[in-house]
Amino acid sequence: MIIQNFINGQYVDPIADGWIDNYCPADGEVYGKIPDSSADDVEVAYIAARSAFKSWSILPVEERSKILLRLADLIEDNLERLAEAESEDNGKPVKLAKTVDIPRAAQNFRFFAHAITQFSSESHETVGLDAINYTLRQPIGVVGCISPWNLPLYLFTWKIAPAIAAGNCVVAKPSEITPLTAHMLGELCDKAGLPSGVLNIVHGYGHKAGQAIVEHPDIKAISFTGGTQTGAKIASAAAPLFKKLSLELGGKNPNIIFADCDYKNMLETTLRSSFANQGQICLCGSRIFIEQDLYEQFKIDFVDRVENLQIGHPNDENTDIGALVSSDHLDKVLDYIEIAKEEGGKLLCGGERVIIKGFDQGYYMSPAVIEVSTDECRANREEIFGPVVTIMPFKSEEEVLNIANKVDYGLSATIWTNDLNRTMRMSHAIHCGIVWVNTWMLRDLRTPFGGIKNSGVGREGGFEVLRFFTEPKNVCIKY
Ligand code: TXE
Repeated sequence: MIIQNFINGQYVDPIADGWIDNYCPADGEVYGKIPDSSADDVEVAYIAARSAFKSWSILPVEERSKILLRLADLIEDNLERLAEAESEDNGKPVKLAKTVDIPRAAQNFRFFAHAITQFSSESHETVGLDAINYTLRQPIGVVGCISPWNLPLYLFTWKIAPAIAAGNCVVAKPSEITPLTAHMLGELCDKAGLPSGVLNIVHGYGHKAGQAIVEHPDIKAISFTGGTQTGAKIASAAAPLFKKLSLELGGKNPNIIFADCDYKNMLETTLRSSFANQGQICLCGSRIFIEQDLYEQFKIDFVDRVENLQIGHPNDENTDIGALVSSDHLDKVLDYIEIAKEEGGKLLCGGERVIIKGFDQGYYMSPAVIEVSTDECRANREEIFGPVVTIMPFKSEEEVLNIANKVDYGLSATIWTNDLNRTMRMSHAIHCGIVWVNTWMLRDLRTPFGGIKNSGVGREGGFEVLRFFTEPKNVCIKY
């Protein structure tokens, strides 16, 4: 399988003819090659985007919207094919790709096709000075979108859809670890009638092709999702160029369980919020705090359920836990198990490499639950981004709030309680961008999405992201 760049509506080889191997996590085999693009490829993509911008930015909103709707339909028409590709490239269970990743990619285009027709700006009558001020919301021009490997097409389109809906043209780079569905998107853009150059997809390494997008002087905004360290690098490269930046970074999200919760619902959802997508979602609740009275019962029931999760080949419809995304990532996650044990954590289950018959070289591991007696350990403070959770009892609301807020991250939190007053107190006091009460990852695309502290800067979603992808201009008219 040869993956090419998609520039100006054409699939093209990288200029320097350099290629990177693409691995299948389920069996560890190389199954394709992707372009090792450089600044030269980014420049060609930029020129295509700049030239498309002239007509795309003035196309009536309804016309842009129609194209995005066609794209959404085409993604749905190709759901099976895209889901299989996503699963092959990422290692996630194909049933997850079919029910979450690909439907959401279609929804991203459909949502922003509608949202852009409702987007509006303010006008202020400046009373006493006979003037009217209004705000123009103009597209920025050419923008850069850089996305990670955990939810490949889902997060790629989460950026591209609002960017182009708002009238921008895009130079985008998917993760070099999971390029396949982004590659397939090019052909669908063509079928949907998206004019050439509106979306340009450049594949390659972050430090090379990604960095070239960030450093390009005329790419005026960067929307990035990925690791916190990479986010810091991007921020320092973009700052002297005065670019608009949206950074959605890592998380170390607390899952706080009070004894008065709806136990069955909490247990089932906690299983998902811990291990969905092999725990490789920035929103996973990897720190579980349980009120003392419920702790022992929770520990028994939760570990029992975790031990029953099916680890297996992503194509198997019975698989709950597929392969981790890469060999390096598997090593990193397994290292954290050792670190946790050295720091006094008690491994209650899992945490071992698993060999699946016939796929010996695949990147599988059993989901791990680690009991910790203090939150002051690396397993409880650093983002592991794999099928690993820590559990710890707490006595009071005050104590758990303090521990929950102590980490450097602030993306999301989950709270399980049926006490309304506690819900209000906790959700207001917790330091993060998203709070789920008695649920997890229930998404409404109109809501602001993003985190605080080391989890990022800015918000995606709804009108927030349409504001990000436009420049406000104040026009003042004296009459
Ligand atoms: O992601 P990177 P990595 C976390 C998770 C994971 C860690 C590292 O903890 O273990 O990050 O993952 C591109 N300029 N998350 O290293 O490098 C890169 O090519 C421009 C959380 O695999 O951040 C890819 O397209 N771009 C997360 C994208 O950045 C650069 C999802 C993300 O890769 C670049 C993934 C550079 N200098 C990992 N360097 C989440 N928030 O959901 C890399 N890239």
